[in-house]
Amino acid sequence: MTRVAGGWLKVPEAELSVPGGLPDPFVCLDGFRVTSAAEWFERRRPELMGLFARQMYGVTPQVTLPMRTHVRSEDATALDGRSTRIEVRLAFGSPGDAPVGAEPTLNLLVHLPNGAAGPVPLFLALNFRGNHEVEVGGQGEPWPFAHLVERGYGVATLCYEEIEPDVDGQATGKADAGHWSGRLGILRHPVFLAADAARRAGERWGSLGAWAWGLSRAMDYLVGNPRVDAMRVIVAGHSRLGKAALWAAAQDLRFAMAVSNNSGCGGVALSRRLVGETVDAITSRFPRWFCGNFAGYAGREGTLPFDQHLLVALVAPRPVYVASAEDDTWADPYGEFLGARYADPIYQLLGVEGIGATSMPPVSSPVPSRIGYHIRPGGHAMTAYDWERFADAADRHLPARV
Ligand code: GTR
Repeated sequence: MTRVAGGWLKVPEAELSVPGGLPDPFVCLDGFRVTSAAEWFERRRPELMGLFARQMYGVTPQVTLPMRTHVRSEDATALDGRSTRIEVRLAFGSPGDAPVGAEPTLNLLVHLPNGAAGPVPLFLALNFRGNHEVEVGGQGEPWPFAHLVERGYGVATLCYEEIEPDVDGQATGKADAGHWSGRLGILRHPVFLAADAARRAGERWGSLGAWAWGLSRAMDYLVGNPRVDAMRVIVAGHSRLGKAALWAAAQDLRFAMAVSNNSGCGGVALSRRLVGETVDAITSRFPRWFCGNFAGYAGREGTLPFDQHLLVALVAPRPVYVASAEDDTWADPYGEFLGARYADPIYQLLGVEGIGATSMPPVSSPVPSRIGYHIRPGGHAMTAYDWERFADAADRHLPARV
């Protein structure tokens, strides 16, 4: 087996299908072993950020786009008077770059609890099929806005396909050939990419990178809303959007906490397990999600210079919550638990609580520690039960504003 430089964390043989253990969170590629929080932040963390960018999600362009905010509607009597429901349009580019109405835009739906004593903590999560879907239900059950607002949380959402359509070939005019319904979005291509051919070659970013970038643009708006506590914004997501949420939290330290629901391969599940969706499977079906380099690890997972426990570690010392579902075998629930568990040493190094479990907890028995985890009965979905546990974790780990 080809071995990557760096050190190895020994793990029980039964946990991985690729021999050799996991890349050691503490050991840099040149063999340097970090022993302090300072060394983690100065050496190992930047090294890992660079590796995840260049080898997996792609490098996020460091471009700041002018952004204008337009409140399209505001209803202070939503959810039986419990919420103010706001629709906000974010328009990108300088005035005159595009005809009015034709600018790249993102449309954010925000619910904020009425009668809050001060700025509120807020969940920010991308949705699959449009903002209406999560209010009324569509592909999945509607999100429990009323419950979250009653518990004091705001919720903000936008459709991921506004940022980057989840299809191949948009820039060549083939967007309509996609199987995914939205195709609303046009942001990444006109703004960042001239031609389709080289769009994700080598280390150029893929869709997950673009979706993570879009989450940060929503955050740009949220930090300027005085009713939102900018220090308590939780980035959350389900499935492919759970992968994007983690990558967003790794890159954007303004997110106070990350929630990754059923994120599976490319999210929290360890690639070296080869259980459920593999690097080969995901890069064959969804090559567009990653940079070109990632496909080179298909069938060669042992040569990855990281595994997904280190993506979780990039969120440290901030709270992170990982959720699995019993029947969601494609996402490898045990691999998701292990991804959370093997991030623990970095939380310990940084002087905060890690995960409060050494073995997989039973179904419906949430682990409430700073690295939180639960597995519930049922399949691949983000349910009211999941949301309630996310709010429990945020209640526990995000300090109330004084
Ligand atoms: C599946 C994919 C997973 C997961 C899921 C989803 O088809 O294999 O990686 O992301 O889609 O986003 O619903």
